[in-house]
Amino acid sequence: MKTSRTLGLTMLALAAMPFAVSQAFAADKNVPAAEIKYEGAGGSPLGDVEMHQDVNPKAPAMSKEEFEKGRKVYFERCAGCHGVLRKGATGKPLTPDITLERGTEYLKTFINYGSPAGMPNWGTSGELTEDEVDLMARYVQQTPPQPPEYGMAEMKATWKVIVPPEKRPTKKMNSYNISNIFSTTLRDTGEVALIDGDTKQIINIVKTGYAVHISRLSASGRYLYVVGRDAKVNMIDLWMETPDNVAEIRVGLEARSVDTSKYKGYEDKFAVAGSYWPPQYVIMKGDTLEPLKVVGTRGMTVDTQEYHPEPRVASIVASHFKPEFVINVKETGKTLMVDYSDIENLKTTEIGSARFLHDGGWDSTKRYFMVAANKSNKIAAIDAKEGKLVGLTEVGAIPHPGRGANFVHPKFGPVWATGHLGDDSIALIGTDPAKHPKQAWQLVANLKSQGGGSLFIKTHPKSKHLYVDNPLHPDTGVSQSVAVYDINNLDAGYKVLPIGEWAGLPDDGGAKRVVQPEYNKAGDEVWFSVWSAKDKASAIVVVDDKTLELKTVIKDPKLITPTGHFNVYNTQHDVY
Ligand code: DHE
Repeated sequence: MKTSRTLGLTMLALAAMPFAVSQAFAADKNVPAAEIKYEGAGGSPLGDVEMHQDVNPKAPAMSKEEFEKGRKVYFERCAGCHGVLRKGATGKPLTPDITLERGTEYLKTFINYGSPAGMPNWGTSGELTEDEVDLMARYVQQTPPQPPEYGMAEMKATWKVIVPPEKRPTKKMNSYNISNIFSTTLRDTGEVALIDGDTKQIINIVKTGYAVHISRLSASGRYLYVVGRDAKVNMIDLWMETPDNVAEIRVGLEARSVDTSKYKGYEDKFAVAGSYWPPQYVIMKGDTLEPLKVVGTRGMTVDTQEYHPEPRVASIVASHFKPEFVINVKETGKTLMVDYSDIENLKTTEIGSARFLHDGGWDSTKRYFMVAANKSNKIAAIDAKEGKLVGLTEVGAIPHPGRGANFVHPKFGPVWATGHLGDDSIALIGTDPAKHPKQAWQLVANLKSQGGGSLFIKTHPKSKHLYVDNPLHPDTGVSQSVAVYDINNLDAGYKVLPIGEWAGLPDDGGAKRVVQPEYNKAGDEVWFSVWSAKDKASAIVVVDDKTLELKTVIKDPKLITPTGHFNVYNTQHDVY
């Protein structure tokens, strides 16, 4: 007769060790075989598998082992687009309230075949087996787990020096005019296209991180640093016979920004990348991407001084005035001036401005970093020489400048401009405290644009034009065109260039969003991406800046989902 203690132990074992218990029952010869089968003791195929216990009873059954596998696959392949907490980013949110309603069969189809909006066909491409597709369909219905931290060990495990510095060319081995190359993001294929700005030919399509986001240049103009949303950083050597990767590393699970040291005497000594998850940045060796120093950004918000567990690193830029990286942290609203002259004794100046710091660029003197605190509807001006906030300007709804645009306003002098996601204004902010003190850090004028949904604005010191895109505007007549202003006659308003139409793409239902004006080195051409989904035709359209007429269209089946493009010279020298 089992005493209560033995029974208790058995119950405990039952809960904790299904496998052991089923063996115990099977061993007890008094229990008839039929009952063993019925009671699942030893009968159930899952009887000896430890199950994942989701807090949501509706979540489909998964074993612990399956859940761990799903978690790994998710962070390696999905977090870059859907966000580490599955709240969505470029990919849709995958929170249980949505996925449980869709159900396993629907999700399996989606994972298997992908979608024109950029979701890869994980099953039919062979990247995931049928079982893995099924597993992932059940995984994304579970409550999202706390994402894993990702430190030096994980970074070192992904760090690769593909061509060691001593084995790289000692002189340029190709005849390209590399200072006029455009590094073009191919967002949904995880590549960048290196396009010759002179011949308009594709030089190479380089494998990079997934949902690649931006490119930045080394001070020397030789190396291209590209960061994927999956936090993979690639270093590309433009001196190679065919420019290609020489080093790579994954700095986290999700990232948006990368740069290299630019201060005299430290040129390219260090590279830096910031991640959305984990909330941190890492300083690396500039020539190999060897990770040297990982620093977390968790901390208190600038306004309410509350702790924030996940302040993501947004834009990063390297100061020309001090050996410092300017690191903008989104949710705390703080800009960190990180002194890299002694990374073992890292000195950081923390400058508070406003929450939701996002993208930004230098003023024309490259002393003041103008950064959008986008959901605060403000532009912060950070003085890189004095290491402090010099202006916080109220602008329109959700400013989104990219790096913004600098020009001399006929009346207000040097200004920096940004468009907005949330309204049709273009804010001009005075940036010359020495000669135009009254206008400094003031909103000196608002231009009217075609509407909201603007992402990027651009001009060039040799141009008299200012270009503004509206790729996220709901009206295709606007999202497929671009507005251009005569800087010397801003009151005349804008002219609309039908870039999407000029691309001459098939009427395949593609969105043909016109995104990101980018000048060539000479400043006499402006390139635009005409961005459609990955199963639709896209193109790059080149406009003659003098005549505002179509110069040429670059089309190639390999140009899939082109978004940002970065001219080597202009990006290297912060010309915008
Ligand atoms: Fe970007 C810059 C974040 C969506 C194309 N984007 C930036 C920067 C940040 C950022 C922090 C500044 C980097 C720097 O200067 O160091 N972007 C984000 C997002 O969080 C957001 C809103 C959602 C996401 O899932 O990533 C987002 N970005 C997009 C897009 O959908 C765009 C239009 C197309 C794409 O490629 O995915 C896009 N972002 C760009 C481009 C730049 C950029 C082209 C650089 C502009 C420049 O001229 O410097």
